[in-house]
Amino acid sequence: MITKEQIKEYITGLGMCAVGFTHSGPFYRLERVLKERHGEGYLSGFEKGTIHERCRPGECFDWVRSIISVAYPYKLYRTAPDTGLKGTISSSAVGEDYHRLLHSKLGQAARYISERTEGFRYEIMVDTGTLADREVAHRSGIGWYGKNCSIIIPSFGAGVFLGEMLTNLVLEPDPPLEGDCGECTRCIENCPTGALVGPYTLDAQRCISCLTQKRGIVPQDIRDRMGDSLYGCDQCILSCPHNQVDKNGSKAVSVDLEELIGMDEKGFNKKYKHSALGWRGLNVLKRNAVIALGNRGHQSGIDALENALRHPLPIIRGHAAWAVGRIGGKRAQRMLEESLAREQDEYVREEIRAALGEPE
Ligand code: B12
Ligand code: SF4
Ligand code: SF4
Repeated sequence: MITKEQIKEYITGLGMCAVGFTHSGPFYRLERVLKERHGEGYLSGFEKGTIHERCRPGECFDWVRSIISVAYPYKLYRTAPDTGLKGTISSSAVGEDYHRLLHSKLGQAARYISERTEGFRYEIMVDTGTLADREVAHRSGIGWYGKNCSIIIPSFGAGVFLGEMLTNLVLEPDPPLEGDCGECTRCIENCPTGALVGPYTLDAQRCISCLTQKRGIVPQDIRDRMGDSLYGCDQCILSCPHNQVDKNGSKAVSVDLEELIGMDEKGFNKKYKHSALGWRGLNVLKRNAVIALGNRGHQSGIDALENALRHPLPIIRGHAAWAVGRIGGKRAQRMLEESLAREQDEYVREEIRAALGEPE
């Protein structure tokens, strides 16, 4: 019979920085926290499945006996301070889409186990599955919870993707790891929107990472705190002393805002479809690029915004009006007045009037 050590050695050989094992019993803390967060309206809407499905793997998959948890490291980058008309994407979205990458590596591990185990059954989950990857990782002893909610892997930090394999193998669970933040509160202090409302508690509705991924209108009172974020946000990770940041890789996370606003679907697919931000689609990123141009505040960004004010989607025109108002000046004023004269959509008209400083 295959042993834990063999599995661990094989998976580590695939490039994982941590591998751990847990049982299939209920995740009681998660159950309590999910109910609380739901009650407070703090969840993001990206969580999959019911609370029961998320917290009771052994009941929902009656063949599961153990869960193998894995962490795969990625490089953390910081943008250079003056990047002109550039926006930032999270380091987690640089390079190949990690969902595909981790699925394929865990699939390889499953084949390895299968060749050595009669009647082996498994299910792989990476991010989009019902299980809470962090909670699985925590109970499997591969890392500890930081106050920013991230799982921190000893010697690697929080710059890791998490995934798991549910199996019918009976494997000895690993004990959870000792580790905590001590007195540190840097991530909470550095969160631009106050989304970390306390240790281990995120109000996802105020989290830039969430807002840059969601469709629809970004609340006006948060737009100016989004800075140049186009996809995701790394502030609570970059501010953590447990993480190492690659100081030479600022180009990896910089995206030309004017180019993005002018991009068509074909160009977007060619450049980004393979990456983790590809799934989000071009229009959400264009909306974010428009907000970022407003926050950059350079007059040189106004040509791209003039085009955005004529975009077929009201959501882009509305945020463009806000951005033009934020840049300000005579040309901005004229552009907004002209837009108001031709605009039919009531939501966009409201944004334009607010940008012109007119009473509603
Ligand atoms: C929904 C989601 C989001 C939402 C909400 C995030 C959140 N904190 O819940 C949004 C869009 C905001 C988001 C953002 C990010 N995400 Co996300 N996200 C998810 C997803 C799909 C589900 C998470 C979930 O269930 N949240 C529900 C709440 C209840 O969970 P929680 O905050 O983690 O709650 C736990 C802690 O609070 C802790 N806790 C509570 N009280 C206490 C008290 C003590 C003393 C202790 C020790 C612990 C503790 O226990 C709770 C669970 O029981 C997972 C993938 C998955 N399927 O699990 C990825 C996942 C969590 N995300 C990930 C990443 C990388 C990110 C970002 C860094 C991406 C980015 N750069 O923009 C940010 C980080 C934001 C943050 N500070 O959390 C990784 C995490 C890797 C890691 N090292 O932890 C995951 C696991 C994806 C993956 N497979 O790799 N994400
Ligand atoms: S991802 Fe950004 S906005 Fe969200 S909690 Fe972390 S620092 Fe705050
Ligand atoms: S910044 Fe400090 S408080 Fe936040 S996760 Fe890191 S060690 Fe913990």
